Amino acid sequence: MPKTAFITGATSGFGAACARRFAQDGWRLILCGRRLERLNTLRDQLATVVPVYAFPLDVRDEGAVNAAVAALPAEFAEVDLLLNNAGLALGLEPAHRCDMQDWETMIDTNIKGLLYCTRALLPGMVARQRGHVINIGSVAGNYPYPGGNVYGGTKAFVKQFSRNLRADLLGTRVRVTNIEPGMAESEFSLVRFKGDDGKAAQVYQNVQPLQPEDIADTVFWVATRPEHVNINRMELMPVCQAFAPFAISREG
Ligand code: NDP
Ligand code: 8X3
Repeated sequence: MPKTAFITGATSGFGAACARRFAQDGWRLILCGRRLERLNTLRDQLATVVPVYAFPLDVRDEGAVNAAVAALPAEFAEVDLLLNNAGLALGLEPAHRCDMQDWETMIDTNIKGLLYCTRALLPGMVARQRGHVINIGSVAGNYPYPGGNVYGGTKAFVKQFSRNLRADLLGTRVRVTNIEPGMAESEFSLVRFKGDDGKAAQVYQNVQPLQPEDIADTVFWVATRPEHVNINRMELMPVCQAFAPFAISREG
């Protein structure tokens, strides 16, 4: 019986790559994101390979998330995998210069949106004694860096929420994983720098970052381990990225 994956943020980057990777293996796909045209293009491409149900969704809208889950067509209703991928960083300013609206958007999307999707789909998984929630965290949730302030905070939340979910779900056979990528080339930096493609391109200049396909391979591997195996967390970076020493100010 083919499995069903529900992928948030499927309109670009990791989400689109994951949709392609799971389609290769015959999974049924539920795809959502805000940009309808992109969603329809992806649906039309993948629907030649596997059944695809795509609909526009802003994960920040709890009512819309619940309505979308309640309205899943029967053949898509038994979700085996929720990939909580939709998310974003906005800005790289120090905290005292940040825009509060940017902070709220990151919290509403990366934390609250992820919670709405998880809460809507978990009861079905628990009732079926089968399912997997894979969250896309980040190295930003593990290590601080200048300008990472609230973005890193949201991803640290995702990491701890993932572990707490495991504690709650013990005995249900529902699996939970937090994937924690480092620098990867997608529209992430374009969004972070609010459409400034020069600044976004600089991030990936003269380096070989992770690609969305690398993340898709990782997610696919995690999702296809034997059912008694739970990968709790997986952190990955491109070889060109590592850790910095502690920063010391000699001026105060
Ligand atoms: P992209 O910007 O390429 O993709 C982000 C996706 O999230 C888009 O499909 C976007 O769709 C969707 N999205 C954003 N806001 C919302 C919303 N309110 N409702 C629904 N969908 C939304 O970036 P990535 O693929 O790189 O990012 C995917 C995830 O990976 C994010 O959670 C990000 O934080 C995380 N990450 C990224 C890393 C990187 O270096 N690229 C590293 C570590 C983690 P649309 O705009 O159509 O709604
Ligand atoms: C994205 C990776 O290092 O830009 O989560 O925060 S980083």
